[in-house]
Amino acid sequence: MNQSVTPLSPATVASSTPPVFVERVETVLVDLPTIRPHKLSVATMNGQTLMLVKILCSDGVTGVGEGTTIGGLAYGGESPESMKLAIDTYFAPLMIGQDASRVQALMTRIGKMVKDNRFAKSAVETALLDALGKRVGLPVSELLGGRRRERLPVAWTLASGDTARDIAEAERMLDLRRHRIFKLKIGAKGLHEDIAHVAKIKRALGDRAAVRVDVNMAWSETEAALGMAALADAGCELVEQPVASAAALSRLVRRFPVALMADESLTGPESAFEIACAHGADVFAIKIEQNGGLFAAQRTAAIADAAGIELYGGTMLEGAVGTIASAHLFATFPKLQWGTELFGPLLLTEEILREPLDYSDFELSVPNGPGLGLELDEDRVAFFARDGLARKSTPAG
Ligand code: MUC
Ligand code: MG
Repeated sequence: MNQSVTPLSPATVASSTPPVFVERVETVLVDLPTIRPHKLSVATMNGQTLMLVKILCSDGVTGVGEGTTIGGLAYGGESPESMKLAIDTYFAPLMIGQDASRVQALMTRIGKMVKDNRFAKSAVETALLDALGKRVGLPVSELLGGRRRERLPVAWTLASGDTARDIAEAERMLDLRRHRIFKLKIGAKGLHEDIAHVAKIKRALGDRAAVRVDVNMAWSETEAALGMAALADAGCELVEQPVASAAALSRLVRRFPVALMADESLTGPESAFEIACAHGADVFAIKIEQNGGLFAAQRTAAIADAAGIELYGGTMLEGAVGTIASAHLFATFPKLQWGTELFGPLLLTEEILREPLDYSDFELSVPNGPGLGLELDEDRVAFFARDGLARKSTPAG
C-alpha cells in the first residue's frame, strides 16, 4: 500500500498523545473482475474496485476498512479514486497522533473538516472499529452493542440482462442452497419488457424463491404506478426505489399490494427521519456507506424501527471487508424483516481473504474473531492492487 502521510517522530508525539494513537493511514485500490457482467439501470459492471484503508496504530494493531461504489461515479458523488484521494489528503492528517480507540470522537473530528464523503467516512470508521475490536478482543458487533444473531439470510441479484440466463443462475443458487431470495435489476429496458422478464422468472421459480426488483430510480411516477401494479400481479413481493424523488415514493407507498423500499433516497439519519415523517416507504435498505458509517447506519435503523418501517441489510457491492462490516451491524438489529443482500464477495472472481467467508444454507455467518474477524491475504491484495505487482500469473491460493 502507498504510505499517504509521513508519521510524526516518536519525540513529537511522546508528550501530547494518548496511550494508543493513529500512527499511519494507508490506502490502496484493488481491481477485481466480476463473475459476469452485472447490469443495473445506471451502469454495467465488469469489475469492482475496492478502496482498502489500513489504520496502523501505536500499539502495533492495524485496522482495515473498505469503500466501494457502483459503476465508478454512476451511482453517486464518490468513486474509489476520490475516496483514496480524500483519505490520503484530508482525513489522514486529521487522524495522525489522535486517540485510536475513541472512534466516535475521531469521526467527529473528521466530520468537522470533511463535510460529505460518506463512503470514505464509512471505510475509515470501519478500520477504526476493526482496530479497536482487535485491541480489546471483541468482534465489531459487540462494540456496536452486541449481536442478536449469528447468521444472516442473503439475497442474490440476478442482473445478467438475459431472462433465460437469470433463471439458470437462480436454479444454480437454489441447488447450491446459497440463495432463495432473488432481486432483479430492472429499469434499463422498457416497462413492459421488464415486467415480462420478472413474471417469467417468478413463474419459473414459483414458491421455491422470493422475487423482488430494484429499479434504481429509473421510472417516472406514472411508470412506477403502472409497474408496481403489474409487478404485484406477477408475484413480486418488493419494489426498491422505483423513482428518484422521496415525495413520489410517499405517493406510491401502500397503493399496491407490494412492499416499497427506499434505497438511494436514504443518505443518512436526517433523510431517514424525513422519509419516516412522510410515511415514504415500507422498508429501508440500510447501507453503511450510504449512511456515512456504521454508527450513522445504526441511527437510521433506529429511526425506521421507531417509525414501524421494516429493515433490510443493503450492499454497495462491497468486497469481503465492507460486507463483513455491514454484517456485524445487521447482526445487532432487533428486527431484520427482509434479510440482507450481502453477496458482494460472491460476485467477484477472486478471493482476497486467508479464510473465505461462510455462505451456506442460504445464509452468511458473522465472524466471531476480534474486530471484523477477517485476515487479508496480503499477497493477493498486492497482486490485484492497481499499482501493485505485475500481473504475470495468478498467485497461488
Ligand atoms: C442497489 O442499488 O441496491 C445492490 C445489489 C446490486 O446488485 O446492486 C446493489 C445496489
Ligand atoms: Mg438499490
